[in-house]
Amino acid sequence: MIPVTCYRGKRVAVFGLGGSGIVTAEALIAGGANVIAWDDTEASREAAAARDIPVVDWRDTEFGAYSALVLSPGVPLTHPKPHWSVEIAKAAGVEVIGDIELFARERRAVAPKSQFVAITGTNGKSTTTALIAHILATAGKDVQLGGNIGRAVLSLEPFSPEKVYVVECSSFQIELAPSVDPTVAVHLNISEDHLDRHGTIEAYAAVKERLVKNAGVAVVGIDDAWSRAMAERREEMGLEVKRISTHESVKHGVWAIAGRLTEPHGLAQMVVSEMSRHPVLKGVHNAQNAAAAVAAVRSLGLGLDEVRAGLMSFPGLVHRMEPIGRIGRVTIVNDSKATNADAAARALASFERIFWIAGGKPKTGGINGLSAYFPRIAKAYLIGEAAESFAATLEGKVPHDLSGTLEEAVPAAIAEALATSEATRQDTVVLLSPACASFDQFKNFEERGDRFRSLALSYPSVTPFA
Ligand code: UMA
Repeated sequence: MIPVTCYRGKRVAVFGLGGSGIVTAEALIAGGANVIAWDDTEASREAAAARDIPVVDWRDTEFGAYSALVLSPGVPLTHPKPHWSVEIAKAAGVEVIGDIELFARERRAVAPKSQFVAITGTNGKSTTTALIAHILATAGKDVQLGGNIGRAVLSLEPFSPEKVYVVECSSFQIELAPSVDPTVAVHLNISEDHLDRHGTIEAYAAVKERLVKNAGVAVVGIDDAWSRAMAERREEMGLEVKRISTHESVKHGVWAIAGRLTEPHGLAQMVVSEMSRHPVLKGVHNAQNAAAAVAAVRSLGLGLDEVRAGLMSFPGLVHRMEPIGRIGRVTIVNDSKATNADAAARALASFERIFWIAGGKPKTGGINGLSAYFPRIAKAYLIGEAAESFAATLEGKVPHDLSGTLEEAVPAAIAEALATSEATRQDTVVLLSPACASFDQFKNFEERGDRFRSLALSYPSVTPFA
């Protein structure tokens, strides 16, 4: 754990006692702060109290005596309306920050020479984060991996100058980190997501840009207009920006066209690797992720041989285009992490004949933007709250079943994929890529992916991939 010493002797309130809130409270206490903590759910309060965190409802307390409110990322800051704890802090003039901000402040105070790589973007950030960490670790660096990827940043090992912190940052976390200043910031892309939390795409993009603004080096994907504009603004300020593209070559950065990762070397070019050598990084979106990872680790001084060795041995991520089993000519792929249409588009673009399991808690726009991929979908199996609205979008274009649950969808999809592949002698894919959040039927996308895996592997004669 990283003790947070910058609030020593001061009063700090922590709201939200899930995975990150409990660690935040403990890190502040370890650093000498006087902490009170609260959560709207009793179970979370009980879990915190069991770890000796002072659990106090501060609604009737004089809040002006507090130095900060540290908010969990999932608790609404502004939209749909500020949480009551935020209203109280704002009324008392108390700053509202998150755990990434505490991490950044503590790093500046304790170990400014330690390296901090922060990764954001609407899609691909977990894969890119894991890939950067893997390449660095393979090259012998002392790597700490955390943030939105699932491990609270303050639970990482304490700072020391030789450590490299590789931290995935969601827009929720960046919004609560006004002074975040990574050594290298990676911003991959912007598409519509989390508008319920940020109000507009303009506000969402502005939050993402904050990560890039104070970074030593910014690695920015330029394949969408929002992100391209970010790179231009940084360049206009005279700050270093490495551009990433899957469409065009760049003067400073890395591009990936036709599956070839390439760097400029003066007026010449150097091929870093061929994406075909890295089957776990399938699809154009993964070429963007790999290009960004290469640019980031090159900024930290890694040589091309070290980069290539890391790319070669990357095992991929669970729940992200994860091949889980095979039966006959049917491959079963778990992409439960695809919680929006743009992420699902990336998976759909990677295969030709797809038996697609989709649905859950829908996002703005549903699957209207996926029509270009409909010809690849042999049949869709729709689950969760989104099932009927997705069915309306697919009507007359893609055969579909209102399956309702994974328990119905998985065996039906495997059976029909198997029958089709045997009849046509063509490879097919059963793909869970929901284009929806999971919260209507599951605790999170991990639980959804785990259920999918166990249902698929319990289908007779499915052989698991190692
Ligand atoms: N809570 C309230 N009132 C509210 C909302 C929440 O009391 O109005 C409480 C809940 O009762 C619960 C706690 O807050 O006890 C949950 O806090 P949280 O939702 O911030 O979740 P954590 O467990 O702290 O996990 C967070 C991130 N969660 C979110 O951003 C929603 C995790 O990202 C992250 O891995 C973890 O910190 C460690 O850094 C998850 C996520 O879904 C994977 N991220 C989103 C995404 O990737 O799309 C942004």
